[in-house]
Amino acid sequence: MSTQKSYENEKKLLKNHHQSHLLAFWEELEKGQRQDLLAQIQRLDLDKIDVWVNNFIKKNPASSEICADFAPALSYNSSPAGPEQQRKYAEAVKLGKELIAAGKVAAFVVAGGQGTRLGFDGPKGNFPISPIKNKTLFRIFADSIAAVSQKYQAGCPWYIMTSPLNYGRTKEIFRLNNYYGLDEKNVFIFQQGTLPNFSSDGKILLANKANIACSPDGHGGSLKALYESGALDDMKRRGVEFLSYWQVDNPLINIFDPLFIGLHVLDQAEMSSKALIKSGPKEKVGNFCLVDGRVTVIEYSDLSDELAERRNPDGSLVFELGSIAIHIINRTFAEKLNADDFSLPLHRAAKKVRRINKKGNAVESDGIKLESFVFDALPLASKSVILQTIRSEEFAPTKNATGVDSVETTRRMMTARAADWLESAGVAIPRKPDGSVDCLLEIAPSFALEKEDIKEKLNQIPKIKPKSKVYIS
Ligand code: UD2
Repeated sequence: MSTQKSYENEKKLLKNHHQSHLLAFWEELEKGQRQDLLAQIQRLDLDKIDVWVNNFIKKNPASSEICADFAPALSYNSSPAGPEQQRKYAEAVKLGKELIAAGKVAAFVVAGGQGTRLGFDGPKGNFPISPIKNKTLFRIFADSIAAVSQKYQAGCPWYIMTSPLNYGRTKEIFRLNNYYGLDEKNVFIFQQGTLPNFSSDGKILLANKANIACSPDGHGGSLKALYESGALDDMKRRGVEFLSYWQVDNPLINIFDPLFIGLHVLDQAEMSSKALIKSGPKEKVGNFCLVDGRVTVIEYSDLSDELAERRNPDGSLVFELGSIAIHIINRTFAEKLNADDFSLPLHRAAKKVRRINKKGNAVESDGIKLESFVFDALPLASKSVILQTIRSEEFAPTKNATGVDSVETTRRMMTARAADWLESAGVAIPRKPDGSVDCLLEIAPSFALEKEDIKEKLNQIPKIKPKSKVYIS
């Protein structure tokens, strides 16, 4: 079809959907730009967009509308509650180790976010975070994957989701760092989709005269992107059955956790999660709930104050299980969702958007971005396990430059965990009067992936003096 004919078609369609302004600068565009813009418009599902505009842009569904009736979710404790559970945990660990060794488990990090809060230019995974060696997040994950691969003598493929905004740069970073010593064939970097940005009255925004303003479609987009990028096929070819999912901002992640994997498989779950006991009612993590008997995460911003503050007679929070975005996802579950052409609910976020105004001038203004969340797939799973974990062991997200969940808190927690591991093996750690660690510590994943690994290598650990910096590798 000629460009002119397509233009006429799209113009009519856009008019019917109240989005004619997308072609406002048509006359000023060159031939290539025109074709490109038409292609972008053709990719929009305008019927669906009408529904989104009505349901998410022009109104903001309150939590009570999302689910009227829910209860707290059940979970496994971080350590077994009695002899029967002790046996189950032991069986799970054994099974988890067998599955890792058999190459059935792959690593999967979502790294497509824009990381605006951190104020770091470039993919967040390239942020230097470790307390002594300044290793970047990507390097820490790569070192852990290499150590697991070595420990279990197994191939441990790594899937990395990026967005169109940081895909090229992420690829380049991996190439420049020689894939951090991993085999390039075992590192699969792919892109998630995008969704258009809107004004509060439901108009799709233009980034410039020839391009629609878009942003990544949320980590929920990962389930589609795994399919569309060919990652699921790649997993199938390699015999991978389980994806260990985590977020790029958390260097304490235990990527291949035999207990978590084992419990998930023993209970025949399709998608499972790790949880921690929230530090307070309004901690900025999702809340694990049961909605119609199905495990569901209600984001902190969607849980009413009344429910967030509700307490049990012993003073503990009723909704005490926080989601830290660590999951096991079955490959077959992701395949099944895609075969059914599923869609996850969309969530709106009011954010600043760079765009052009009616006159075609570049401005930054309030806009609305739509995202889907991966935890919204939990209720679609036939079974879902929640395993509690200990914050100091596994959760230190770097989200902000300063304050809560910042570079500083993450580094402090990395040293604190290393100190705990060393002390539990009998190594003396200098501490300040307030109990905090009085030195900087970093343990290379090749030296220890967990506490237990330290005990076998005590003779390699130097004496740790106050105020010293000790890298143990
Ligand atoms: C997320 C969870 C929150 C809690 C917390 C733990 C949501 C809505 N909330 O909060 O419940 O578990 O993390 O740290 O998820 N990402 C993409 N593509 C996107 C958007 C995000 O890959 O389009 C990645 C991003 O790179 C990061 C992760 O998803 O690894 C989390 O994104 P975030 O930092 O925006 O999530 P946050 O802190 O609001």
